[in-house]
Amino acid sequence: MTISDIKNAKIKAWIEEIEKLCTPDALHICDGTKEEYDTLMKKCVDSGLATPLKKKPNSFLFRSLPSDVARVEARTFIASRKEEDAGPTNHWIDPVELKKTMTKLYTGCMKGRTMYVIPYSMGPVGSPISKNGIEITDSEYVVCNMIIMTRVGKKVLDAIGPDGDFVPCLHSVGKPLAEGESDHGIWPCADMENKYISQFPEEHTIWSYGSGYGGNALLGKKCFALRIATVLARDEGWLAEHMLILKLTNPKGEVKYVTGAFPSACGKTNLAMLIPKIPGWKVETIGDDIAWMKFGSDGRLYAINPEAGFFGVAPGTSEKSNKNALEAARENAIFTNCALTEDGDIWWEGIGYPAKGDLIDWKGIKRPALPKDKSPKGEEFAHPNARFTAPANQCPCIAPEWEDPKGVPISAFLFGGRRPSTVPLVHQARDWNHGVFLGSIVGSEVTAAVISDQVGQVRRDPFAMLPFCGYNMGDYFQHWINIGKKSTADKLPKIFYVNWFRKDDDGNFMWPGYGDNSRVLAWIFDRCDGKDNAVDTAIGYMPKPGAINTEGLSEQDKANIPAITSVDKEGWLKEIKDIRENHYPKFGKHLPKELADQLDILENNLKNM
Ligand code: GTP
Ligand code: SPV
Ligand code: MN
Repeated sequence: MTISDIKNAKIKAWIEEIEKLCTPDALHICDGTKEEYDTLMKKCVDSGLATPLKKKPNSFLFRSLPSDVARVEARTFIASRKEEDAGPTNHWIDPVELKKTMTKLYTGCMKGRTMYVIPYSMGPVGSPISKNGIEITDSEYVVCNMIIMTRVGKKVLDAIGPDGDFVPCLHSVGKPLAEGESDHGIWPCADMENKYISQFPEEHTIWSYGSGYGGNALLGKKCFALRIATVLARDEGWLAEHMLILKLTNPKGEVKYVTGAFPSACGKTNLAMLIPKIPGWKVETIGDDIAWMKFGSDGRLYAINPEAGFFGVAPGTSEKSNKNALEAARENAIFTNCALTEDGDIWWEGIGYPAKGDLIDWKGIKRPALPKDKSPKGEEFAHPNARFTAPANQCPCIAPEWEDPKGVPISAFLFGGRRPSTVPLVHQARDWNHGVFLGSIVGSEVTAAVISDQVGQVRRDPFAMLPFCGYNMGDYFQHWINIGKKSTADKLPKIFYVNWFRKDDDGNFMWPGYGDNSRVLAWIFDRCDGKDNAVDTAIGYMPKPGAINTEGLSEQDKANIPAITSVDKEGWLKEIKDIRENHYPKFGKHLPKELADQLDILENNLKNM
């Protein structure tokens, strides 16, 4: 395609404006075809940024710079006109100031590079829940990833039409090239203090500069499908959430759809692709990271997966933990910051087998492999946030209806995180507002998915949306309360809080997780049908003794069940104190009264226990 194929005057004017600002050597309008993908990937190989993998057809390995390995929350900004609208949990910058600063950075920033224009759809093209975006970038890596992760091409321009809406997303790696200069195998990006991942919520616009990695650069994902989409969802009465979507079938062949919000690197991809350990049950995938949900005329919430691929955590992915993810990435995949084996395959910690001979680690250094599939902290061969990018339609357990434009009706929402103590394996909210309360208090250990000095510490991450809400989080809580008033209890999803990550005093996980999480999913499925399998406790409904199927669990795992399915009164009282003193006060007058009430109810229940 060429610029003359673009009939929408607003898009055309924007492209011309950015071209003038960034002064690239060439302009390329992306059509998302295989030929285009192959040509751009070859460019990456020729400039030394990508290594073709002998063992994986049409697949490539990229190594980033150590300073550009994950999302950078400290450099992620919500530039609303008023600081209050960004709220207490976001980094706010005045949009006028920010535009000045970034315009300077963007000036001439694409010299020596090609400017790519990517028309893309989040969600199946033409679905009433889908939305369109246009990303401008100077990174071939970004284009190739966007072709896998979204729907790209002329069909999107057609869907936008001559005067339709789109979200403009501007991205540059921030590394112009001098005359004749090439990247020579060095991942292009800017220094940390010049990285900006900026959302303008009033204008529905994204400006990203200086990072080439994941959520910082693939702007359809966290920037659009969450930060901007939360703003649209608030204004239009729907939900944009950091949630996997799965299809659960019981032994009778009955189906329910479940979504789950867990913070980054806390198990969404794994749960979405789970292979059940209990006979007769089946899990299929609709999405592994983001859900957009709107009410249908029947009063139920229908979810689509706005993405078309998986950008999944590589370490820990093995035949045993997530065979389906490995299968999805068997070909036509991109690997980032994984280790390279002598025979041209990728390797990472927790892949399920030790590597042989020498490995080239994610920093590009050749080192002898260790005799096991773990490495000491800090000496990993693959970065802990190494990722695979794989087309969703290559996943063996993808549900046939995963691209249904009307979405799938949701029966249950799960919230969860990495909580070594206090939070039990599963408990169910008594009603919608109690469920919103549970979402609002989610806490989790910070993982390597974000560059932060808090990694490993528990922090509050409400609704797993802490880094992804495009407006005041207190108002977002209110939006959730309001959603509950739009339908009736029998039609709204039931809300559950799960925790696969309880640890004993020696630091060992007390629950096997992965495929064994199907035992909890089965209990949840039956709860949605109102089955009498729960007891009412101070914190909510919990499994009756024996209600979790333990057939086939090890004796040790069975022995842990009473501890992880009971109410830890002391732990919860501490939790309440922390919420009362440190968490809720942050939101001031934006905190919905319903949530303050829920906290009082919980405290009373525990004291009367
Ligand atoms: P993002 O893509 O960052 O949003 O992550 P995610 O929520 O999709 O997490 P993912 O499923 O990729 O899992 C992240 C890490 O947690 C991987 O190393 C997994 O092996 C590990 N993990 C996932 N599920 C479980 C579980 O049930 N138990 C334990 N112990 N670890 C798990
Ligand atoms: C996350 O961090 O939640 C991810 C990876 O899914 S990224 O695309 O980098 O945001
Ligand atoms: Mn995520």
